[in-house]
Amino acid sequence: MRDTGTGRLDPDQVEFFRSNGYVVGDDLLKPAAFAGLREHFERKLAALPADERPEDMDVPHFTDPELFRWLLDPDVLDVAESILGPDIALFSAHFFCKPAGDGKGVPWHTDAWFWRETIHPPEQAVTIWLAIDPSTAENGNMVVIPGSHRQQADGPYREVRSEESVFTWELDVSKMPVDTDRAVPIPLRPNQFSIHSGGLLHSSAVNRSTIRRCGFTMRYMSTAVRFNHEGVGHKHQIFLARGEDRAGNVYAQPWRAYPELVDARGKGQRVVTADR
Ligand SMILES: O=C(O)CCC(=O)C(=O)O
Repeated sequence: MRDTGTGRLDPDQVEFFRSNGYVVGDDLLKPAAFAGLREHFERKLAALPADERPEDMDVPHFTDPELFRWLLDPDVLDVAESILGPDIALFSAHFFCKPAGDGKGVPWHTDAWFWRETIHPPEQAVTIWLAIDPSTAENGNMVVIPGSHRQQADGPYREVRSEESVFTWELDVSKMPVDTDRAVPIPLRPNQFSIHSGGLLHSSAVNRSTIRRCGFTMRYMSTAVRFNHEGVGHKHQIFLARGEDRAGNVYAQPWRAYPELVDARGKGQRVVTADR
């Protein structure tokens, strides 16, 4: 029998997600699993090379296969399944850890714009954003434009020159028919989560507070969606997380490291530091 967790979204949450492009939920992981992830993250952070920023802990699962414990946790996949259906691929992960005092901000964007060359259609991919730390207005919680995932326009984007930005590209919201004053904050307690559509407009501010703000993003798509390895120069891998392939995608083996991908990408952690 398939191993399922208890984290499935209820019909109201699914309806909220469909109309707003995101929804919030409580207690994504069981207490022991969440505690394990937090400890694991603290070890990784403590071992982060001095020249790497904690906001940039992108694709950490390529060098740290233990992260599949959480990325493939049935409770997490049940949430993804509520939105995507039973056939699910894990396509990415990222610790967005903004240190206290000088944590970088995340400019306005849709994830779909960043994935436009690789995921077809990109707005059908989703991100589960799990709070490792309290995420508040003071330390730069995510803010979203409800319903923006239904908007056709996405752009123009321009280069960001600020050292205080996690990304080097941002949506020029002044040229978009959106009112960022309408942005809705998503404050979260540790182990609360949000799930957002690839088409949702979102951002987050710098962290000048005294409290760190770390979120673990786990990104999934239906296996009916096509992942174009060519579009990312074969420097990425996706993993069959649940169910069956529906689009002729090529999947890698979970629970093993892919340091050559990180080397090819030219940034990120190269060493698995957790000792178990
Ligand atoms: O962590 C943040 O503030 C932003 C995260 C984000 O942009 C994303 O999950 O797509």
